[in-house]
This record gives sequence, structure tokens and C-alpha cells, in this order.
Amino acid sequence: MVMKIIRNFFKRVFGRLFKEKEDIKLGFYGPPNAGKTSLANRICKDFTGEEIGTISKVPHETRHVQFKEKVEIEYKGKSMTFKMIDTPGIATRIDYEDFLKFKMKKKEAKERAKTATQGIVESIKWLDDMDIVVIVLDATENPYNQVNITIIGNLMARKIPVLIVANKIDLKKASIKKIEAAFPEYEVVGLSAKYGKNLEEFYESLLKLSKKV
Ligand SMILES: Nc1nc2c(ncn2[C@@H]2O[C@H](COP(=O)(O)OP(=O)(O)OP(=O)(O)O)[C@@H](O)[C@H]2O)c(=O)[nH]1
Ligand SMILES: [Mg+2]
Repeated sequence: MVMKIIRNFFKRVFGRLFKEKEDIKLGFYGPPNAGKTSLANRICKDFTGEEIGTISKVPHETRHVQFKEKVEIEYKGKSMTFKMIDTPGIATRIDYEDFLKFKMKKKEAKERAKTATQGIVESIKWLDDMDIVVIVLDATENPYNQVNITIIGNLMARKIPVLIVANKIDLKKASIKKIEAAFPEYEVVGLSAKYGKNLEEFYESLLKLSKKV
């Protein structure tokens, strides 16, 4: 009896002491079509060999939050394990007619608009749960818009560490400087998720930021 109590005591204490540290929840947020899934896929491919979701030139391709657990990112001898969370693009307005341009039937376009709207609600619901957020922006677009300012303002208020990615730097029109000027309080990493350009700087910044969690 006494032995059992002692054994249980040690089990409890050591169990707590050596409890596995939970993975860092890493969210990918931003407007539709910015390349969130492309970037998340590239990272997952690099470190697990598998992808997280499908990409498309049609906006609102990701309409549900999707996950990849136990992604161990390693760079220059340092490593950390993340739970990757790819989210639906956030927009202030979704019009099904915009999808008709992509040769979509009216019924399919309407359904896409409906699920995309639900997806935005899902994205926002998850925001509070994140340990770190990577905001993915299309560097060919004007960064001063309501969506970007609202997401970043929310994260700032919640004191969640943020890394901004200026994606699509392979395109001529891309400007990292414009994004840096719009959000001077955050680190901005320019990269190309599609062609895997400058991922090294991204991994370095991410691991540095993760130490704050
Ligand atoms: N040129 C270029 N195109 C890119 C890059 N990254 C993504 N794209 C393209 O941008 C489009 C959207 O990519 P996604 O990864 O689906 O974007 P997303 O942010 O996940 O979009 P939603 O799921 O709709 O919110 C696709 O056609 C990609 O091939 C990039 O670095 N350079
Ligand atoms: Mg996506």
C-alpha cells in the first residue's frame, strides 16, 4: 500500500516534469490568393515530404482551416517543432460573380462564395489560439487595405508574435519596401513560395521569433 502511494507520487511528479512540450501553433494568415498554402506546402514538403493543402489561382481555394502536426523545422543546427495551421483567406467582401470569370458554373460559384464566407469566420475564430502568426501578403498588391490592417491590429492587441512575408518576389511588380513601410513595427521577409526563393531567411527569422513563445 505504502509502496503504491510512493510510486504514484513519483509518477505524478516526474510525469509533470517530463511532460512533452506542446508544439508551437504556427498560423498562416492573410488575404485570399497571397500564397499562404503555397508557403505552408513548401515548408511541409521541406521537412515532412508531405503537403498541407491544394493551391489555386482562383481565390478562396482554402475554405477550411487545415493542419499539419509535428513539423520539425531545422535551420543551421537549430530546430523547433510546429503545428502548422493554414487558414482561409480573409476578405471583407465575397461576390460569387467574381468566380464566374474562372469558368465556374453559377451554382458552383454561389457554393464557393458561401463556404468561403464560413471559412473567414473559422479563420478569425482560430486567431486567438495561435502562438505565432505568419502574415502572407502578395508583394505585388497595395499593402494598405482594411483586411491587412485589421488582422495585424488584432494580433498586436493580443500580443501574438508576427512575421510578415512579402510573397511573390519573383514577379517584377513586387515591392518588399512598400510592405515594410506599411508595417514598420514588424520584420518583413521577402520570398517566393512558388519558386522556393529566400526560404533560408524565413526559417532563420521564424526560429528567432519562436524563442519568444
Ligand atoms: N508568381 C508567384 N505566384 C505565386 C507564389 N506563391 C503563390 N503563387 C500563386 O498564387 C496563387 C494562390 O496561391 P495559394 O497558395 O493558393 O494562395 P492562398 O493564400 O492559400 O489562397 P486562398 O486559399 O484562396 O486564401 C496560385 O496561383 C499560386 O501558384 C509566388 O511566390 N510567386
Ligand atoms: Mg490557401
